[in-house]
Amino acid sequence: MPPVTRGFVGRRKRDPRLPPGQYDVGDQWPVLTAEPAPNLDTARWTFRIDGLVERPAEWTWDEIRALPRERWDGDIHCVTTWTKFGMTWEGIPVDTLLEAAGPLPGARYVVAHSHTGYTTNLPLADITGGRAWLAFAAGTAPAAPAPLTREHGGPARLLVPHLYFWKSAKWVAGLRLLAEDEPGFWERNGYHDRGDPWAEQRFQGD
Ligand SMILES: Nc1nc2c(c(=O)[nH]1)N[C@H]1C(S)=C(S)[C@@H](COP(=O)(O)O)O[C@H]1N2
Ligand SMILES: [Mo]
Repeated sequence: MPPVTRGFVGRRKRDPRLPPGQYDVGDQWPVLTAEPAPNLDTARWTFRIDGLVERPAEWTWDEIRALPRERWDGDIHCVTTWTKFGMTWEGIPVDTLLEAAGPLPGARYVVAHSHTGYTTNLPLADITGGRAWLAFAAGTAPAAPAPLTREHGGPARLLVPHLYFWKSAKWVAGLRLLAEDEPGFWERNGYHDRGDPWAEQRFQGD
């Protein structure tokens, strides 16, 4: 018998929006959280950018909410293999926030940290150029974005949708700019330092 070519026989046509090894989760939006969801009071909430910057910057909730917002529509991809199509998000471009702090020339990496202590590392280039937001509302199109629930990272989380979703830190408290890459929570446990779903960068070495 001739060998069966996997991916050629008995397969339905794959949705081109689906990165390799991912499936369409449909209408659900799974909650993936390593720590208990905190109850953050916006009256005392802050967001900070520090490390290799000209001037460390910190915003209160009211200051953040006064900045110009952007809408982003698209798909999110979790490393546990679910992909959610057709989301709609609202937030402040990370570019706007970085501009206020002034990254120094040596800054090449960033650690995003949450009010809970969760951390994740990213190349600085991946959160610039209109590809990352400090997000505070989300929904499934055609519904308009609604304020993020606590379980999904409200009042505000990072949104970096072109990378696996563990990089999108929920309850984000700030960004620290660094010269060298510094693994965060999942990355110390074997996950990839960059995490591009289209290159299937799930684990260290992928
Ligand atoms: N603070 C914090 N942020 C986090 C996580 C977490 O455990 N803690 N999980 C990450 C992972 S693995 C994923 S897939 C997404 C899940 O976001 P969701 O629960 O809103 O779907 O959040 C990411 N951000
Ligand atoms: Mo995830």
